[in-house]
Amino acid sequence: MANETAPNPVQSGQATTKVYKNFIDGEWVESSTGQTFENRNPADTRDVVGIFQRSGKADVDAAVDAAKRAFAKWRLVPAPRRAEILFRASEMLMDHKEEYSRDMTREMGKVIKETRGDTQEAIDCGYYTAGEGRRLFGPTVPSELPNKFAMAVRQPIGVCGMIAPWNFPMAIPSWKIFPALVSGNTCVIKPAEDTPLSTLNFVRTLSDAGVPKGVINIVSGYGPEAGMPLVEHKDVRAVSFTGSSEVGRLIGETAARSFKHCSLELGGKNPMIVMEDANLDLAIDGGLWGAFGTTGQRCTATSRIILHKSIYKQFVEKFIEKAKKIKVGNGLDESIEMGPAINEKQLKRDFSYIEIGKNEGAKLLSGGNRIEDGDLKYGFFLQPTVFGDVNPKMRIAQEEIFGPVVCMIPCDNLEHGIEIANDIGYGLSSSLYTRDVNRAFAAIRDLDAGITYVNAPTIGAEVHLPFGGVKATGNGHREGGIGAIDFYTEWKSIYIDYSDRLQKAQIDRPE
Ligand code: UN1
Repeated sequence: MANETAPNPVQSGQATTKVYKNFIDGEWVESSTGQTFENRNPADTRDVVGIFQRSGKADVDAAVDAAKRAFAKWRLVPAPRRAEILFRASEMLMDHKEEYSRDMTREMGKVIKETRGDTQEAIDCGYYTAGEGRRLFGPTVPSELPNKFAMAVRQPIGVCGMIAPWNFPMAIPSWKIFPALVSGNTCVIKPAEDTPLSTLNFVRTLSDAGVPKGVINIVSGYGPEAGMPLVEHKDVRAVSFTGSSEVGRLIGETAARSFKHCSLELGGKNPMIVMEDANLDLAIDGGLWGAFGTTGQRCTATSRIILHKSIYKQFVEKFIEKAKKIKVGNGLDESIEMGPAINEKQLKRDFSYIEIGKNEGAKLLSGGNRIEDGDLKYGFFLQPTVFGDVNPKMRIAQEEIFGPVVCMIPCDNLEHGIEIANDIGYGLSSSLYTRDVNRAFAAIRDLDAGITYVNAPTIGAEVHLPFGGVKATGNGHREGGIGAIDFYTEWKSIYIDYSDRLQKAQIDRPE
């Protein structure tokens, strides 16, 4: 039984550090490389969360092999039955919500309220997707010929390879795995190397809920060593990746060579426009949440606040006053509002962009420094950072930073605000604060992004609507909602001719 061994913590050299294994074909196994890596708490790097397998191609091959064998049976399990298992998994996630959320804060750093939200998002996704088991709708249409029946059904694709990010280490894997499974596919997931535990907790729950062996497999490790072999594997028929546009391009190119389905959910540089008629206090609180929630480490983070010039000064002053009061620290403390950067590399990236901003002539209005008081020196803490008078062409206003750094940009009117919002390589999320319904609908129509919020910041997507974006944010697919089912299924069109004679479509027509 999977739950006797999973996630198989054993004592390592350090008395309290657990060693976690890969899950392949229903067994918890060590990687063939014999190598492991440490997962440390970004809020306190003295704390080793666990030791994980540093897998290579042979591990991926074994997992794909298992998934391929399991597919032969799983695809024939009626979808409503598959869905029951996913529903049960969601109930079990609910039972473990607090434990998994605490694990997540420890390995990822975001505050406990947010990790509870992350776990909840996986639960929501499971409940929603379980409902799909009794739908998976396809069209049934009248044939153009008499005594002929026409319809299309969804069919599973086969083995799916998933490469998950660290910022939503349970929610995002759930967006990928639940719809893949309900559709009858089998999966191999490589979690992010910074957050393998949360993804492993998710996979373990699926197995404990009754997902048969081989149907779900997890192989931990680094992108080039374990991720790429998954993308390249000839038996993997669909790849789903969330991460940077740079890596996404590489994955997309690689997957295209063997005609794999490939869903890429990539970067963002999300604008929030605030008009002069908006409820400013609401917009300020929204902007703070959008910019500094998850330490700015969301692809949907609000990173550009485009302000009507008449309210610019007033908005920025109040915003900074509140930004300075944000309590930064270890997210397991309920009173903390913002956690650390995920790792040293990300912290360095944040600082390098702060330097770039200063050199470009933007005004550093608040933050910009590392926080190293007391035990915080053991973590990757950075002050919430606000740049003012940002020119929309500056690099800090064009490139994704993925940290708690926000740009204030003045605009003349709504058209100008939308022009600035759209003049960017990405197109994930966007938002407008106004009380004017005409402006709201114009912005909904004209903002070039996959998501638009009105009177809310750019974060906070719900699992049952499509999630994804335009331009360098992706390649046209959507996670969430029915878009995910579309990605994880192939259409089969079926024509049944019961006329007992040869009928020729397009040719046999009544005179
Ligand atoms: C991400 O931004 O990386 O919409 C995912 C949100 C969350 C998911 C974010 N539900 O903010």
